[in-house]
Amino acid sequence: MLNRGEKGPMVFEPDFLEITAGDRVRFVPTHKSHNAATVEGMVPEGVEGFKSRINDELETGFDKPGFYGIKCSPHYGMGMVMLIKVGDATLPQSYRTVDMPARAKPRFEELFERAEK
Ligand SMILES: [Cu+2]
Repeated sequence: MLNRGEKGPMVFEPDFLEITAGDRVRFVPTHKSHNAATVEGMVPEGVEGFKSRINDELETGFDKPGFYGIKCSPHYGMGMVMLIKVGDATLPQSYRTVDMPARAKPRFEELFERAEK
């Protein structure tokens, strides 16, 4: 989690991960006042999701294949999001219609495009 990265202010780097079911991901608040939380409506069915505390590092496993939309809670409005693809999965259409801040939308759309390549 960075205050500024290659794509501008308030970013996850990397902002797209393709991993295998069972892999673990560590979210590191390199800069202060960030966290990592799953976006409602953007986790595979039956997955509870997670939310780290601001400034706390979080390592968590991704066991269920599918797509996980991740946001930084305080900077969601600034478009601070990322996407994780776990295993072999097709992006559910419903992810495209999730209600979200105006600046998060174009970033997610770009991530969806990358995920479908
Ligand atoms: Cu943030």
